[in-house]
Amino acid sequence: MDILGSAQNRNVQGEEQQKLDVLANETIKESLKFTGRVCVMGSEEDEEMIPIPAQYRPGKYVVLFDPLDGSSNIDVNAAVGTIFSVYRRVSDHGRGSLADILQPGVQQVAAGYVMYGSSTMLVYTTGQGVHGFTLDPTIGEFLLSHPNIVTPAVGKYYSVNESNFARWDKGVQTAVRGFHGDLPEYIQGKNSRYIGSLVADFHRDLIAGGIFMYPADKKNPNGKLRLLYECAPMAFIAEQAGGAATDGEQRILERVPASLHERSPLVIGSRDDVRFVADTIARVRDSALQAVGRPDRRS
Ligand code: AHM
Ligand code: MG
Repeated sequence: MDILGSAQNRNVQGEEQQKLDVLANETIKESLKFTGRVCVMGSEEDEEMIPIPAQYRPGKYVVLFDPLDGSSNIDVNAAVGTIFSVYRRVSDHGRGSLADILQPGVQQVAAGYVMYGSSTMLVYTTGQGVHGFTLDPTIGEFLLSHPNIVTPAVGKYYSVNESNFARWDKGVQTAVRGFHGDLPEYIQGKNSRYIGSLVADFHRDLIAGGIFMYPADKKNPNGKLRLLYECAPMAFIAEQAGGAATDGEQRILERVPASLHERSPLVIGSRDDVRFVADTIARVRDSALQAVGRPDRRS
């Protein structure tokens, strides 16, 4: 079917597009544009927002998506996913505007992901808990297999790309040392699991308990992941399952995006683990400020 490998093209983020990125992007746009429910879309693979074509009726929702997340895993047949986020439009007519797209995550009416793993799962929330469905290929339907997912307050796992360790701030390094079991005041060492596919890493931590992080580093000063179609939908799901999500300082869902492809650091998952990371980042920063004679940032 010629679906593996590079599409010999780069997307707006300067990343090499895979053939499956392009196919997934086109499939989602084609599936939404004629429904009469959507006025504008935004995709990781399209530089500009995507208005509904003139021949179709625009609807009242905005849909943002990462059509194929974790695409470096495609050619090695590891799990990848699709992430989506839905908002109500704020404009009252027409084919949608940037103002419809640039809404904080708290305004989401739905968010979810599909994970193409050993089975295909749909996990979503509309603000009334998180529910997981598994595809039964014999009937072609998604069946409710994980009603009311609640994530443990403290997780077993931490998931982060530790090859970036030397490029992180000291606060993040200290938190990860805590997960190694190296901090005397934090004795709950964790097991490490990292696939490099946000959907798959997040899904494991959601079900088994754990924390996923993609912090800022010297190469990616604003983090790598995108606020609107990666961080915010996952944050909505995490909070609805009893977990938490922060950029290290601010709740992800309260961040007001300034642009469609804005990036953000992400710390997400089990509530107490996320709090530990945020507290550690603040503590390390405050003691560094005090050491150079500047006041505590909270005072
Ligand atoms: P993508 O949307 O281009 O696939 O990039 C996002 C992916 C996430 O799924 C994953 O968490 C992260 O990039 C992995 O990045 P790295 O290889 O730097 O660890
Ligand atoms: Mg992605």
